[in-house]
Amino acid sequence: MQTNISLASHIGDYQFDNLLLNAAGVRCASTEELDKILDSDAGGCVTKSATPEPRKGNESPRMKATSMGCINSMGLPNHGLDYYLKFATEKQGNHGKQVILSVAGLSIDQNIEMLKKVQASSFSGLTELNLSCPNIAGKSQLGYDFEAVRDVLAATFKFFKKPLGLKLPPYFDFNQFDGIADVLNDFPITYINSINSIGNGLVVDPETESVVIKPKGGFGGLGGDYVKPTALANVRALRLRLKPEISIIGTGGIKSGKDVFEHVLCGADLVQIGTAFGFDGTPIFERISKELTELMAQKGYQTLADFRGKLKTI
Ligand code: RRO
Repeated sequence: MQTNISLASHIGDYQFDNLLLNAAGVRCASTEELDKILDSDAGGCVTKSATPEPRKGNESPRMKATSMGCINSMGLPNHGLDYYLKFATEKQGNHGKQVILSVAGLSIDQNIEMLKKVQASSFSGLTELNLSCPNIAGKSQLGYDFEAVRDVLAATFKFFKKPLGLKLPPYFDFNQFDGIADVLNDFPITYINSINSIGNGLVVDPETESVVIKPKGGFGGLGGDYVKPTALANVRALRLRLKPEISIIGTGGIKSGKDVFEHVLCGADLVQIGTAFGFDGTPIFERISKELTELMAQKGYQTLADFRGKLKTI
C-alpha cells in the first residue's frame, strides 16, 4: 500500500483524516452503532436525523433491499435530539474524528426549536439540517420549496452562529439547480450534502404482484445503484453554482473506490455511504479506502485536491 497517498479532507475548519463517512440514517441510530463507525476507518460519523422527541417511525416492513439498491420509508425513527446532542458533544473531535449532528424537524418551527437548542449547547461540531426527508405522510420535502428554504435559513441565521450544513433532496432540472443555488449563496452555509434518497420511488414485486414496503402504499426513497448518476449530477451542478466557501458532501450510490473517485471529480469534499454501508457494515470503510488509494496510485494522484472538481467535458 502506498503510504504517501492521503485521503484527508476538510470542511471549513473541520479536518477529516479520511473523506468517507456514513450517510445519515444508516446504522447510526444508536450510540453503539455510532461508536462502531468512530472505531472504524471512517473519518467520522453523522447521527440519524433527530426530531425534538423520540419517534418510533413508520410501520414495518419499511426498508427493502433490491439487486440495485434499496427502498425505504423509515419515517424518522430516532431517539430524539437530546440523545444525539449528548453523544455528539461527548465524542466530537475525539481521536481526530468529527461527529456531524443531523436534525430533521417535522415543521419549520421544530427545526428552529432544535437549532436553538444546539446553539445553546456546548456542541462545537458541524450541524446538518435535513431539508429532504421524503417519508413523512402528508409532508412534502422542504428542499423543493425554495422560498420556504429561504425563510428557514433567514430565521436560522438570525440566531445560529455555529457551522451549518444542509441535506438536500436530488434536483432534476437546471431551473432547480439555479433556483436552489441562488437561495443558498445568500447565506453563510458551511456545506451542503447532496443527495438524500430519490423520494417516492416504487418497487414492485411481480411474483407477489405487490409493493415491497408497507408505509405510504409502497412509495419510498431510493438509494444505491439507482441514484449514483443523479447524485453525481447534483454534486457537479451545485459545485458549478455555489460560492467556493460552501463545501460539498457527495452522497449517493457509493459502493467502491471508483464511485468515490467520481464524486470527488464532480467536486465532493467528503462523501457519505448509505445503502452499501447498510449492506456491508463498517468494514466497507477500510475496503473503499484501499480501493481509492490504489486508484489514486495508478493515476499518480497523492491528494484528493489533485483531481477534485476536475471533471472533463467533451
Ligand atoms: O427516516 C427516513 O425515512 C428517512 C429520512 Br429522515 C431521510 O432523510 N431519508 C430517507 O431516505 N429516509
